[in-house]
Amino acid sequence: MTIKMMMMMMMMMMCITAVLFDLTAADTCDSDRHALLLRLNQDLLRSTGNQESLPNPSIHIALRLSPQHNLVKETQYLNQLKTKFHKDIQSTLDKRQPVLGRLALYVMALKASCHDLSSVSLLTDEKSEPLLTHLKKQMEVEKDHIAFAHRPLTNYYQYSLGILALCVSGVRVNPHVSHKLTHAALHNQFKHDDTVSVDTLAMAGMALQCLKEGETQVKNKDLEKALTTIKQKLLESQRADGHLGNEFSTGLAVQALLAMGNNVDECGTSMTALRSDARKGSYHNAMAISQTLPALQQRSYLHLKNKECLNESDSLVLEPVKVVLSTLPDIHVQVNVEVVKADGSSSNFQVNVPSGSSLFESLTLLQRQQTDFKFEKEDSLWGPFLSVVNGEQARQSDRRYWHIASDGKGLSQGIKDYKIEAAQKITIKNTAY
Ligand code: B12
Repeated sequence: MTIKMMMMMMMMMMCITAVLFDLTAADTCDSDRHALLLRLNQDLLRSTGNQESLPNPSIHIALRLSPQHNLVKETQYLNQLKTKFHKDIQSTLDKRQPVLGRLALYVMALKASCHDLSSVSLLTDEKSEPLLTHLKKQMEVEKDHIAFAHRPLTNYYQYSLGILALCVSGVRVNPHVSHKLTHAALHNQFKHDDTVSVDTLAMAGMALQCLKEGETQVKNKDLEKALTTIKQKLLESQRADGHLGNEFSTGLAVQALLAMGNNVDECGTSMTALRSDARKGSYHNAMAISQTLPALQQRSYLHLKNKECLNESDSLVLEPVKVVLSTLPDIHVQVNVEVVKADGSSSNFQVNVPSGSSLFESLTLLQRQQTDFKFEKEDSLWGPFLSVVNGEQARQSDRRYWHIASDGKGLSQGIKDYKIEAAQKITIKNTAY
């Protein structure tokens, strides 16, 4: 054996040892994580069987980004998106209401299935135009709105989704459109509920990173600066418990860091926090799983750009679930509800609800018991959004919403997901944003 061959063998042995060491290290930090990811993937797939709500493109994207598939169910869901969700977008367009974010997600869902985007069209003023033409037009409308009102018609999260959808579909993005996003990123304009919106930072990061990777000419300094700022803010948003922002923004934030080339360690605090949330059952809303699962699988929305849909592993099967009939315990708790209207006037109500009821169930009970309390909701991809309280609407068009807090702390979930476990005061306040 020559010295050269001996050296090569030694190097190979060292590589194998390093890989084995890596695998052991990863497995020691969480040996059950493959089973956990499989369960989340199955939960997401199972949610596609829910016929009560509209099909959700975000769910389809996550299913398609996963390394494991159920191709029959995914095709069925894609068909539902192309019929039901498509119809919903068309009717929103007909009513001339904002549709940007949902349109962008729809484009990304089709791209995730390698669907020919030019074959899908929408109607405006009785003229049929391809989806991507619509999306480009919507972005122009938003850009002009930012120039005039210093904010988008919808929000920067949806504006970023729009850029991302165009970029992963290989469509050139008008530099004036992307400039508005870099400018907003550099001027701290991503807010949610009075604090920095980590979800928006993440979505903007993925959109700008996609543009950066497509650049052929000279470096765009503003783009580079905006990406550096976003990355820094995402890292700074880390809490002591490992979350980047809160439990519902961490998945998107990890996706963005991965897209920007950061190494997000499987055993690091953010990934560990996500897995611990998943085990606690924090992600029972399918929308939350859809934004988190790709991150846990070390994927990001940027992977859609080169998606090929070839040789996919058709191995995801649904096992029958045991139906556990849960009855609420016979413990009742008192909920005080304060409604603060736009003019500052407030009214107070009281209701006793079984512990474990959702806020939605509690408000429904209150409405049934007291004639002077009424509320309405609107459907969204996250579930029911509280829109009207005691006849007063807090509308997106007026940049107002009903902010919900429990004992003074803003809820991190909506009315259907938030559970009332103990006596508390719920404040529902008409708030400007
Ligand atoms: C922008 C935004 C808002 C804006 C939306 C209006 C606007 N035009 O800007 C405002 C400020 C109104 C808002 C309010 C709230 N939000 Co918000 N919001 C977002 C954000 C950043 C983007 C949403 C979006 O545009 N999606 C894109 C489009 C395509 O999807 P869509 O479903 O059509 O979008 C609409 C709904 O998402 C709805 N919406 C916005 N927030 C929420 C929250 C809930 C629970 C529901 C049901 C609907 C809803 O408004 C969107 C625009 O019309 C997301 C981040 C994310 N990761 O999704 C957080 C997010 C969805 N919001 C969240 C929360 C907690 C709230 C509030 C409950 C906060 C509070 N304490 O009051 C309230 C909702 C209260 C209510 N009345 O029911 C959480 C939800 C987590 C969860 N598990 O449910 C998220 C994920 C942020 C986070 N990481 O904590 N939000």
